[in-house]
Parts: sequence; structure tokens; C-alpha cells
Amino acid sequence: MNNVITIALSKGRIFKETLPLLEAAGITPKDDPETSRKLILDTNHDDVKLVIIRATDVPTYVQYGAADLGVAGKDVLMEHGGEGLYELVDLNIARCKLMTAGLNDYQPGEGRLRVATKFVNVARQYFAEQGKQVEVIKLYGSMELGPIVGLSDLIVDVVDTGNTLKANGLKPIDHIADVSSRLVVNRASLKTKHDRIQTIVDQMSKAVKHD
Ligand code: PRT
Ligand code: MG
Repeated sequence: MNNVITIALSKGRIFKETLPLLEAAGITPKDDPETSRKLILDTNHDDVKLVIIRATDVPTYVQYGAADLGVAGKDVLMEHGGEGLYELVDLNIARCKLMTAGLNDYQPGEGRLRVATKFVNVARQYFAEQGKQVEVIKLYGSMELGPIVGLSDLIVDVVDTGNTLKANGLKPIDHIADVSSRLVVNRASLKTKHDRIQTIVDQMSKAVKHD
């Protein structure tokens, strides 16, 4: 796929909110990933394809050049570490916050805390910076259950309205980072396909909505 520009996206909110920005760059997918089973979507340009993957896999595809460009949440990029890619544009979409959370009656105490999360690297770094001893437990989803069933004292997760925490008897505690989705590019692709990539990046940047 050497002459093709491949853009990695995840289904759901990132796809929906990236669509108008792609349109601004003159790129229209020929299929809807919510209804199509295709993992590679054609667009109105023969030399532009979209690969539809899990949100957490986007930085990996871009790092290894399996995709030239990608859209990923800052949460996912912080966890990945950003090796092999450049973060070019804050697209200001899919906004939320990385937070710690615990049960409503949680009180900070002494001793080693257990933290359940899918963001193990972010969690380790955050608590190390706070000078707190923690044991990080890797989960792949439904982190809110951790404190309820006694698996952990705290969780680290992304929070938008906070309704999911509330519905499970949890409260947000510490703010770790503001999150929005970023346009990322493979480092080698930016050199070898510079002009075409730069055009897409410029057109998408101009369409970003600032508040
Ligand atoms: O869902 P899947 O397991 O396939 O992967 P994913 O959860 O990584 O993907 P997706 O599409 O759900 O999220 C993609 C990106 O959207 C994340 O990496 C974030 O950058 C961003 N984002 C923005 C969010 C939210 N808002 C959000 N609210 N990602 C997840 N959530 C979750 C939240 O954790 C809670 O469980 O949505 C639920 C509702 O949130 P509240 O706070 O409004 O109740
Ligand atoms: Mg999800």
C-alpha cells in the first residue's frame, strides 16, 4: 500500500466526530463502519483508505507505518508512549478527562493502594509523581466494578459526564489530564509522503472547531 495514504480510525465517537474533518479535506468514506463488516474502507479517492480498528490499536498501527495517519485519544497516546509517531493536531473532539475515582465513602489513607485500570502506564507514572505506593491491576474494561467488588481501592479511567461513576456509587477524585483526540502521523510517512500528508493535515486543521 505504498502509494496509498492509510488513515487509522476507531468506530463510534472518534469516527463520527472525525467524519466532518475528513470531509473538509475532501475525503468521503464509501462505507459506514457501523454497518459494514469491512476493516478497510474505500474513499472517494483511490489512493486514500481508512482502516477501522480498536481505539487502543491506533498508535500501534501508526508507529509501525501500517497506517500513515491516525486519530487517537490523548489517553490512548499517553498510555502508548508515542514512539514512532508525531502528534500533529489537537482535533478538539471526543473530549473527556483522565481521572482517578473511588467509592463515594473513599477516604485517602495510609499504605499501599490498589488501582484497577486499562491505563497501567499512565497510572504508574501518575502515582509515582504523587509519591504514592500503588499496585496497578490491569483490566480491559468495566473498571468501575473494581472498587465495588473489592478488587481495588481506586480506578483510573476516562470520565465525560461522570454519570457512569455516579450510577455505580463512585466519585471522581483526582484529575490526571484533559483528553481530546489527536491527529497522529508515522514519522517515516511524513517524509516519504510529505506533500499529500501535509495537505490533508492542513485541511483538517482548518476545520477544527475551537471553543
Ligand atoms: O469501546 P472499546 O472498548 O472498543 O474501546 P474504547 O473505549 O477505547 O473506544 P471508545 O470509542 O469508547 O473511545 C475512544 C476515545 O474516546 C477514548 O480513547 C477517549 O479518548 C474518548 N472518550 C471521550 C471517551 C469518553 N469520552 C467516554 N465517556 N472514552 C470513553 N468514555 C466512557 C467512560 O469511561 C464511561 O465508561 O464512556 C462512558 C460514559 O462516560 P460518562 O462519564 O459520560 O458516564
Ligand atoms: Mg468504549
